[in-house]
Amino acid sequence: MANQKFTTGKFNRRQVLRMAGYGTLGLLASESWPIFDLSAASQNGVADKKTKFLPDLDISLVARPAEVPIFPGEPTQVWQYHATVHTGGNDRVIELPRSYLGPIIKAHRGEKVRIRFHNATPEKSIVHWHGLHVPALMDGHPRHVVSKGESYLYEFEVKNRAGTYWYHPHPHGRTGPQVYRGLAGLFLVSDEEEQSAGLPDGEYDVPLVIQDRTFDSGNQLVYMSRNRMEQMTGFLGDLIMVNGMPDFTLPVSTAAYRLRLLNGSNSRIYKLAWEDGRPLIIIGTDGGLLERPVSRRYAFLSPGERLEVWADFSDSPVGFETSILSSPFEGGGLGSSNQMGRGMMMGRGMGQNQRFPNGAGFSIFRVKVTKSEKNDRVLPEKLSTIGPVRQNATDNFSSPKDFFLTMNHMQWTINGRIFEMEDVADDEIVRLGSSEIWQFHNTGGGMMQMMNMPHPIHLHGKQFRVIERSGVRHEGYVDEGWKDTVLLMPGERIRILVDFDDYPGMFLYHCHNLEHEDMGMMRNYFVKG
Ligand SMILES: [Cu+2]
Repeated sequence: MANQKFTTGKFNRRQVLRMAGYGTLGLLASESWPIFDLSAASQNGVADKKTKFLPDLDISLVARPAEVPIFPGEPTQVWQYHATVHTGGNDRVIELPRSYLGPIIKAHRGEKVRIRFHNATPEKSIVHWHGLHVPALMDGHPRHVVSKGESYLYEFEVKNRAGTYWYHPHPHGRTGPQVYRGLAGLFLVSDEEEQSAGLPDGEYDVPLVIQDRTFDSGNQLVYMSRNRMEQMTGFLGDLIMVNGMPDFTLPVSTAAYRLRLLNGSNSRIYKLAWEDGRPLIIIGTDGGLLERPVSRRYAFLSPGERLEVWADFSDSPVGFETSILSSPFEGGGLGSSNQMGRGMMMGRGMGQNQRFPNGAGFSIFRVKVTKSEKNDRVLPEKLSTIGPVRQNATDNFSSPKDFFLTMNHMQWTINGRIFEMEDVADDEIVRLGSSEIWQFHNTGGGMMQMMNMPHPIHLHGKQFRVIERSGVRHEGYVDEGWKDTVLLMPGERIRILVDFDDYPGMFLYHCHNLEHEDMGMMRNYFVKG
């Protein structure tokens, strides 16, 4: 590869050179660098496919420092995504007022999307489209990070089912702090199947991003220290934010709503329930609508996961109030409610939010009926078509891949390994076109009972199906439908089925507790074409 061809572009020369090592992927230099004029693949260092990419949606997305008025007094210093639409219409990007969150990006299945990411933060960063099925170069792998002043061009077709996806940074070692500062946003996909399901839309379709934060007396965000113990558990804030706002109340009419819940927290797990005891009617998960609604008294929502809830207030009088709660649960990890009492080594500096541990009970947000109106929406019996899980049709039915989530020497690992940027082990290579069963085992902290922790496991690039969960001592899992992130509480094992039906290359799988991820509880897997 001729190095000089890369010196004039804004794209990071080192990055392109590093990628040149991936000769087997068929990388070629492109002829020139008029920025944002070539296809993303050629700009980002891969052979031009000679087909011109004509985007239906073309936006610029900048990550930059900003300030937002969260509390009275001093504004809060954050990092924020900001979007500008070039093609596709301004209604495709929806800003949340007074929020540090990035805009909601809306796309329809089958559309071609171009996103010109520009990094104006002081740190290296890259954007990952969480849940979207995109080629390896478009997935936001940490080896594609760009520095301040540099850009990365994304071009992909939206192949996912309609659903609630999201985007956030993915630089190795700094995902936790960057998401915490505010870099995250929703990416909503629509399709015909969803539009014919008869679900509430417009103002009755409500995105709700749940996060926990800690602020100092000057209204500024406080992240954790570099204390190893704090990293082992993950950051836990003491204030619950919804859509970037504290003390959130959702005003509703006497009508039915589609609530799209994302847990955008670094490590806090929520065990959702209605305060007034009504069941949660779940209509969707990570990968879109379920086949049919399911009813749960509780539903876990771990970092990275999404749940869509049907909420009907047509029988409630104006003035009625209720809440979405996080119910208390055990097994939340070091310092969680069940372990607080044991007293062993639980002094200060042990790195957990002592006042507000993972597993504490609290209200996440309130819902208040403020307006009466005629409501004729009925919960659909059938939402979408998903089909059965055919595990005996997989390529490794008799010998599934095993992944053990363990702690070795104060380090969370997957099969005893930690993240290495360019490293793939033999058992992390899959054949393009294959269909595999992967088993994750949360074996816990070994001898150290107190180091048993939940781990939400996320696979990049693919939605998968849950075949089976065992060792379960909790209620509230929604394993139906398509998933990209699954929670494993201590002692649990989960079997998933993944079809590697297209897109060769390097992808990630990791714990979505962002502090675990940052310390290396993440690995590559490689789809071999
Ligand atoms: Cu973890």
